[in-house]
Amino acid sequence: KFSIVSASKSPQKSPSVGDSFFRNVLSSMEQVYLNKNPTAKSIVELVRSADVDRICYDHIAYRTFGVNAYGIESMSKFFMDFGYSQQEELRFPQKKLKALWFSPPNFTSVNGGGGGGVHGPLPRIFISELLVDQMSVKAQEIIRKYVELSGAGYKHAPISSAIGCLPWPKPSHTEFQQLASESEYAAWTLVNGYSVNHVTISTHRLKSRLKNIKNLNQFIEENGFKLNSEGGVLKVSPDALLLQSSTVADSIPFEFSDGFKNSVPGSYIEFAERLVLPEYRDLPEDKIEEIHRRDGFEVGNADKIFESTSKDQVTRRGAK
Ligand code: OOG
Ligand code: NI
Repeated sequence: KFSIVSASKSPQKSPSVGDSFFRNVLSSMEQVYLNKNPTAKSIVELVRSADVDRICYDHIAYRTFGVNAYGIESMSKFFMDFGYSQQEELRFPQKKLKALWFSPPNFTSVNGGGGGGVHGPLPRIFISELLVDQMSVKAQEIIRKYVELSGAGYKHAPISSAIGCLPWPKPSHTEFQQLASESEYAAWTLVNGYSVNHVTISTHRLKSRLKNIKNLNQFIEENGFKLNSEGGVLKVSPDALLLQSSTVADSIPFEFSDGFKNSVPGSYIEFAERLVLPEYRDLPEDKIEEIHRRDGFEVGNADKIFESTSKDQVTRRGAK
């Protein structure tokens, strides 16, 4: 076990130690997110009390500025160090965004920590970045100003996320507005930094009728929460195997650097149902595992889910 041969073969294979550290970091990120966003917290509690205590997360998502070293890599390195592997790229030319997703280690085995949430089967990771070079000169000036003020902030993205502190100073209200008029994603990232953008509840791993995402959506709305209605509440991939929906972001009180106080969009919570792939349709229900289901993400769905933090959705009259 401690021989030089095995140590040199796999330098950081001390799984339980690494796993425990990794999950504790995820747990801190999750706590920051739940404490800051009352809707996400209430919904996690609601689903846990109505269904199973051990909710599984399908994925966790982050946003970044694609400039200098502040893009996707600033956050993905951490996940790669703990065994995640990079998957496909998704492009959103109109929104000037690109995204990558990462699959967890040991995805084919039961990699659960035996608990729920971040202590259950490890979630996929979805990280996007704003293609800053394509923004107006004015917007670029603001973004570059803040990433420069952060010094080497890009090296500490996971810490920033886990302690819930921006790696750069707070912007002025004017700067926020200026960015928002061009890209709501950019404005969100300026005031939320590396905070978890959303976690996604895996609905097919629930136990009750709520495992059907349509039932869950109805249940969420009946309980007074507003769902993102962009392109319809239920987002369906072209192969009809990936079904997603999300709440709209909570409005969070924010004090700008000029002392002006206003609310800004915070984070939201998402739901995803992954259906069984056609080649496994005949498997008995108790033999179906996550690997038998539709994997990955879908540009058409994601494009609409990004709108969960938009002013239109956040201020829309809804169930609440
Ligand atoms: C990400 C939106 C896309 C998904 O699951 O496709 C997404 C974001 O709002 O940053 O979450
Ligand atoms: Ni998502």
